[in-house]
Amino acid sequence: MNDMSASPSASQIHHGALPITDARVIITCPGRNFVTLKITTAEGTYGLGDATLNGRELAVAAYVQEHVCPLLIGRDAHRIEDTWQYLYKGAYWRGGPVGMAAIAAVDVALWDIKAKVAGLPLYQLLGGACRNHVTVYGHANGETIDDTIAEARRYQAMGYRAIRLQTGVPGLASTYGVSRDKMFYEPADAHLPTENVWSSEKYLRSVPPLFAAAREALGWDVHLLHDIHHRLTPIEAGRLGKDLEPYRPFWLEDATPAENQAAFRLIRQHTTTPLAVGETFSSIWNCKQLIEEQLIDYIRATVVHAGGITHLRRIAGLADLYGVRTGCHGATDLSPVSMAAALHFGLSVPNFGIQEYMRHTAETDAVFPHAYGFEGGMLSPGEQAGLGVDLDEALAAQYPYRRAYLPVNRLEDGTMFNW
Ligand code: KDG
Ligand code: MG
Repeated sequence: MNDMSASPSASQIHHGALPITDARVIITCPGRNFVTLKITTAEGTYGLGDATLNGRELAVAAYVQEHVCPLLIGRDAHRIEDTWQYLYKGAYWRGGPVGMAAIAAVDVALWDIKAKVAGLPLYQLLGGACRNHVTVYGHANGETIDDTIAEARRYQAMGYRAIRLQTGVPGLASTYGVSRDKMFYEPADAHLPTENVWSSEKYLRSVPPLFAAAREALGWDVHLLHDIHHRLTPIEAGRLGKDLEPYRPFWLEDATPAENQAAFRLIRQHTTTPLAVGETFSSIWNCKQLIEEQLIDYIRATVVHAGGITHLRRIAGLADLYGVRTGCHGATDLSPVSMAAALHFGLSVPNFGIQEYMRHTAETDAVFPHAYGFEGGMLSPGEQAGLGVDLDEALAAQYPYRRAYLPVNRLEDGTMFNW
């Protein structure tokens, strides 16, 4: 007979267990909103996890605080995989950006704790370093091609070996991805969403001249990237990929929305330009077909939005089987906690490709003091035990939450876009 009272429970405490005694959400806005989970254990060690979902921050904060934190108290902080399974499978409602960001925050905080207890930087627990540093790419933006190239030169001078190029589209008043502030790009910009006007025709005419001018000015020893921000149909993206082939881009990112993963077949048929997608993905199910059919070259899923280190390693493992490399999202709306997690992951994963790196402001860096550092186009996570990131709670409290939205797009005739 099945004796239920004797069945093992996930919250059972074993010898050497580390019971969780406190879990709470901290929201701060040092220039932009960040949601952080802090988990504390009986012997005082704590871990941090990022739960920021740009433009929908309070939904995740409530999910974590109201629905997840009560489940954590008393659980063994060392049981990372079991906790992941419990939160994912036990919720009944699986997946989704809100739920997966919440699970990610718990997962990263538990890895932080485990590594602190071990007295090792986290990457050592993930199998150790597979490379010396993590190659990153930065963002060069400008209203005109000349402005963009001047910015790219500045990035080259800072040591970057890979640079994303975005330029204003002639005839359009504003272009997503082209910021006014050069160093600290921030797309969430208003109390209510800004509305941008979009024209694929005008855009498609503007990118090849940018890349032609960039190769002419910057040479061939720098990787050049470009982000379409899901703005094209598959056949339009195929054409852009083909037009850019002579300039050998490192990748074309988010060419088309990927809810229909098979859409990437059409792009693939028409171009040899490498494809990257996945910054909005929340689980392995969002990229299974893309990876298994080798429809992409880089998977951009991130620690914070795709279920934490535990789940991102699963995605990377699948990708490795099919020659797909990682290229994790690293925009400013991912907090320094996520950036550190991405670096430990990137240093240790065999099929690492590249890591995006958008710098945080000095205010954000002060709220989240961290051990990672940039040199010569590379980032290193540092050698502190754990993630190597802290949260100055007193300073964080000085920056209350401010509602902010990402912009939306309409076509020139007023139709809501993206297609
Ligand atoms: O929250 C949205 C931003 O992170 C996104 O627009 C940035 O596309 C982006 C990128 O590649 O960094
Ligand atoms: Mg992007």
